[in-house]
Amino acid sequence: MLEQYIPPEIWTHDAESGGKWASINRPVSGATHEKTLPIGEHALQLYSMGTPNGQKITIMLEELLALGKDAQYDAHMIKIGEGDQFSSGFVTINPNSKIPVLVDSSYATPLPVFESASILVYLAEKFDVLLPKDIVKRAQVMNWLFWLHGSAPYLGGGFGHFYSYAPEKFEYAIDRFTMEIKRQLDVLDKQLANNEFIAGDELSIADIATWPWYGNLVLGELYSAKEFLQAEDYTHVQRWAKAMLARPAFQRGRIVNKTWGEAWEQLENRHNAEDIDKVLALQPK
Ligand SMILES: N[C@@H](CCC(=O)N[C@@H](CS)C(=O)NCC(=O)O)C(=O)O
Repeated sequence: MLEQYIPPEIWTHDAESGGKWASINRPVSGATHEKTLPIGEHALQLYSMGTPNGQKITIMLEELLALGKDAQYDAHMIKIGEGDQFSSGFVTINPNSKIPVLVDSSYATPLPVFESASILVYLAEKFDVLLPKDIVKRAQVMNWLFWLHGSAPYLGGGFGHFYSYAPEKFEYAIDRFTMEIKRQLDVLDKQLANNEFIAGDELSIADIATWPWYGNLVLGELYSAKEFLQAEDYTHVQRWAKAMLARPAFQRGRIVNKTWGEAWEQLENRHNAEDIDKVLALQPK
């Protein structure tokens, strides 16, 4: 029998509640300290960390560069475990204090763009790629982009939180979110059984948004849950996840603003292409 928790009349914040992110979670928004953000030399400044939401944007920027677009960028590490997202500089560009944030300084007043899906759409429109103009094809990309944006919080905030980060393993929560994640993987698997890419026969921002979450998950790079979820069973997701990872832009983008994993997959800050080349050169052949 579970010990019953009876919610009090009024909730109060227990800073000692435990769990991996307890020290940075607060029930209020806003800055905790004064600090300005670093600014590099390119028009596009990214403030991020190489979590799945961060990887979406660095993979997108690398795909743009691979397509020959003028999308050079500086990517500055925001250490969310140390509370960098609560600096006055960061809160000014995103009042929601979450990475990633892109600042486009090619306007008289630099434009901050936050929410990863909004950044992907912004970049796709700015550079005129990876989001079809045709209204039917565009709607299909938007369907899957919004599907990802609605679904991934169940994977990160739900399954990942309770399977990996919570101070105790709660069977009810792990069951509930495992059921939902397996259902989502089945949705994706059926879509990819009939389509080479998520939204049809062309690479789009839907693939770039989805791979860092569900691609990493089935390849065993997220929460070490590959076996628990029987991820090999989702053969079409596996096929797609590996095909995406074979793309040089995915290999480049996934390592940016990352300070964990193997030495050849860690690059704290990125200012030019050579920064990535040097790290990838460390990969054993
Ligand atoms: N819906 C947001 C989610 C962003 C998000 O949750 N970012 C996490 C890292 S993956 C973060 O910054 N967490 C810091 C915090 O919660 O304080 C997006 O897609 O951009």
